[in-house]
Formats: sequence, structure tokens, C-alpha cells
Amino acid sequence: MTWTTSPQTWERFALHRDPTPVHAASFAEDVRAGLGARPYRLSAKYFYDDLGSCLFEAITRLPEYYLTRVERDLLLSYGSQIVAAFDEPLELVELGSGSANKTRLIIDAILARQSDLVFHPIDISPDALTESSLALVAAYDRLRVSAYASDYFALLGERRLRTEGRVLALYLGSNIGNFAPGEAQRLLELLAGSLRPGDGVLIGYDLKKDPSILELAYDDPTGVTSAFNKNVLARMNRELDADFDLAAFTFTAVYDAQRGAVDSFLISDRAQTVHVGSAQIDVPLERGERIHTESSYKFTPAELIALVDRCGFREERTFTDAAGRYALSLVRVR
Ligand code: AVI
Repeated sequence: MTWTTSPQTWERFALHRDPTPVHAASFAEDVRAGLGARPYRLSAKYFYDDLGSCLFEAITRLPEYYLTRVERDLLLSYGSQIVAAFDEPLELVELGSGSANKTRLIIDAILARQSDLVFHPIDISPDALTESSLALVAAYDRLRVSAYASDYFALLGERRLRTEGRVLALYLGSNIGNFAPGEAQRLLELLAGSLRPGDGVLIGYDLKKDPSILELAYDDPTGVTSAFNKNVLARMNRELDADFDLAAFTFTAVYDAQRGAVDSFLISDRAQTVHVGSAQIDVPLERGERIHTESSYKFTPAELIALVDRCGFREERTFTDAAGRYALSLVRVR
């Protein structure tokens, strides 16, 4: 990828890569593990190739997927109050920054009261990180970006995040909901260990609610979420020499009230055997057999606060919309 930008812009941007990247399981290895034994499952991290990222962007614009819109409104309404809870100067960290669109609302609030700002985004994709960071430094001349292209577990576990002053970290987008409870706890513990007492984390999460609203948010009538899920099959066809017939699968999303999670599945419409060349497996599927593709956990504010409390944080304040759909909890390292 090439980026066209002025030298002044590059001077305010630094990219840190993992020194010795730990061997991450490859797509083929993960597919072999997930489709090599029943019940079949695929890791949601493979949703996000180029097309998958565009489909996710489309999801965030669906009327049924209220999460992104409500979070943005909450940041617009409460951004200044959130920032005002900290002494200046403040540094900003963000886990999984993506396009950093919502981050701009917090950057605006911080730069309204201090002269300059260092932003530390952490994202697995160096290209996406470089693109969004350069867009930010071009848009804000009082901003420096010190970006980390890394898996968060590796970066935080190895204590490689370098900040100097008081930190506000953002963990938005209900991304915490895509981790199983034990993994979410481990990530928050690592985050607490990488920050100093008094530093803050703003966590955006989806609230438990009527299952019909949740299921519609994850199985929209336009079929965008279905396409987002089926793109993983298409991706295996493209990259792993697989022969999935996308028309022979139906997408469904079901809320499991006991676990508080929306589970997404691709269901085989007929008995069939699929071959995945690069994973060296044949996958026999019965008619009606499911492949689990993602879980999206939902919380009550009390559950989220109990979780962060176990990880070394205390609640500062929780903000929710009037309809009680989504929450932002501001917590501090104890
Ligand atoms: C990225 N993540 C928080 C989304 C979610 O809500 O679990 C991914 C998504 N899957 C289907 N729709 C959106």
C-alpha cells in the first residue's frame, strides 16, 4: 500500500511492530482445528479481510444494528465529561482502533482543554493502523500518534506499551463482547497491569435486552450480516482451496439467555462434504448441521462492573442511552 502525505505528517507518526512475533496459528491451521472435529466452529477473527471489513462497515449502518449509532451518540453527549474526570495532560490509548472514527470525538474533547496529545492506537493490522493514523495526524496538527501493530494480548502481556503521563484507554464498539468470559477477564487484567493506578479505561458494551431486538441486530432482513458470515466460506474458497457452495448454507443468530450471548451459525441446508485443500480436511455435514461463527456477549452494567472489579479496576461512572440499549463504563485502575 502507498500513502501520499506531507513530511510534517510523517514526523508525527511512529509505528511499533512486534519485535519477535510469536507464531500465530495460520488461517489453515485454525480451520483445520475448527472444522476437523465436531461441533464445527470458525474463529470470528477471519471475518475481517478486505470484503469482510466493508461488510462490517455496512452492518454498522443498518437500522437494526443500533450499537454503533448509540455508542457514537453517547460519546458525543458525554465525551467532555469523560475527559474532565482526569487531570491534564492526558494521553490516549485505544485497543482495536479500526477506522478511529469514534476516537475523533474523544480527541476533540481532549484537545479542547490541552495544547497537544499523544495517541497510542493498538491494532493487529499494520496497514489499517497506518492508514487511520496518517488520516488523524493530517486532520489534527496538535496530535502525535505512536501506534502499535500487535495482538493486544502479546503487547500488554509483554509490557511493551510505553506511555508517560495520565492515560485514558478506549475499548469501544462492544469488542469486549466477542471474547469468551475467561478471555475478556485476562485481557482486562493485562490492561490493568500495563496502566498506572488512577489511569482510566472507557469500555463500550451492549446491554442485555429483549431477545427479539438482539436477534434482529445480528440477523438483519437486508441480509448484510448473513453475507458477512458467508464471506468466511468464500474466503476459505479464495485462500484455502476450499469448495464451499455458499447457496447451500443458511445463516442464523440465536440469543442464549443463560450465557447472555448472541451465537451466530451457518447451517448446512443439505447433507454434503466440503473439501478444504490447504487444511487437508474433508468436512462431512449433515442436513441442518451448524458451524459456529461468532459469539457476541451482552452484559448488565452490574455484570460489567463486577468483571472489571475482578481485574483491578473500580467504576467511576456508567453512561447509558435513555432506552437502555448500550453503555459506556468509565473505570479506573485501583
Ligand atoms: C465487532 N463486533 C463487536 C461485532 C459484534 O457486535 O459482535 C461483530 C458483528 N457480528 C455481527 N454483527 C456485528
